[in-house]
Amino acid sequence: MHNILVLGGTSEATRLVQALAEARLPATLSYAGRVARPRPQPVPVRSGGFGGPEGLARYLSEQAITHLIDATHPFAAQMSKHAVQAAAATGTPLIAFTRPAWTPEQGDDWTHVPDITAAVAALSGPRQRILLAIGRMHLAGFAAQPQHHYLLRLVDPPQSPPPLPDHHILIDRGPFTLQGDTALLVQHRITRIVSKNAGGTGARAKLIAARQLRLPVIMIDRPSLPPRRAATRLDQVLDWLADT
Ligand code: 3Y8
Ligand code: NAP
Repeated sequence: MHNILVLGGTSEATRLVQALAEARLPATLSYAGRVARPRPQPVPVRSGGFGGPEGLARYLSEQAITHLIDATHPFAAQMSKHAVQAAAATGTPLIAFTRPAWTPEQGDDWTHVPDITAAVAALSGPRQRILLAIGRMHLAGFAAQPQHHYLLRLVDPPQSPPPLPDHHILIDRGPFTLQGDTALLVQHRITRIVSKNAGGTGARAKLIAARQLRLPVIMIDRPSLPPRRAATRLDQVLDWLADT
């Protein structure tokens, strides 16, 4: 008998729990509790941290979880590390459901940087109009480059104004569209974009719009993750569930 825990927060997690609900496989979706109104889901949802890898291990044992699926965002590196540790500590089968990194195509003008600190350093130089499409959690670092105008796209209004002297806040959540992101870049006269290499389709529109508008992109590479079984297609995850 399955009792599946999905660590969510991505379009892949949403597609997965839809399939699990249709297959009538018992599953719980877990959110960190980062945003005010997470998307409603067709399975029971729990929200909030577990209390480190030990807390997750305790949850796996107490809830008699049979399968752990890490469908978190590629930048949710700490959650993914904890999942590997807790799964090993409790002998719970684990698979990551992730998406391949984006790679530049004909017409793209990307500068790859290893992390957010390097992205900030790459913004040295005269004032530009920058779409900072990396969410809310890592904005403070960009105060080191106050000369720019920043367009910030956030899921929720920030509790306190970001430490950026010249910024405009847009409250919106993905998945985003090519038409919407093209209009955004044109209306705000954006000259450069900062993006995480999230992969997937939900955040990709801004990159296609940048290609068409011939705008340069600073692309932040993913943090490193511990080795674990991983799949990039839903059918691979469902096959793993059937075979494990
Ligand atoms: C709380 C839960 C679904 C999932 C949808 C995906 C796509 C739309 C695009 C831009 C980039 C960004 C951000 C983004 C996208 C999907 C996916 C994705 C990027 C929700 C959600 C939660 C979060 C957390 C939020 C972070 C933020 C990151 C905004 C739900 C809507 C920038 C990542 O205010 C905060 O604290 C927000 C925090 C982590 C990164 C950051 O550092 O701010 N996601 N996003 C999850 C939880 O509590 O566990 O309501 O759906 C989910 C989605 N956001 O089911 O359709 O699959 O990636 N999310 C990035 O890629 O750079 C926006 O603006 O172009
Ligand atoms: P993170 O830095 O890897 O994790 C920080 C802590 O948040 C974890 O140690 C854990 O707390 C808690 N946590 C994270 N994801 C959780 C989940 N799905 N369920 C329960 N607790 C969770 O994570 P993050 O980057 O803040 O991402 C938080 C959520 O937003 C995840 O669901 C992720 O998929 C989603 N998301 C993140 C990004 C991004 O750019 N980082 C983009 C899109 C969506 P404890 O240690 O207490 O267990």
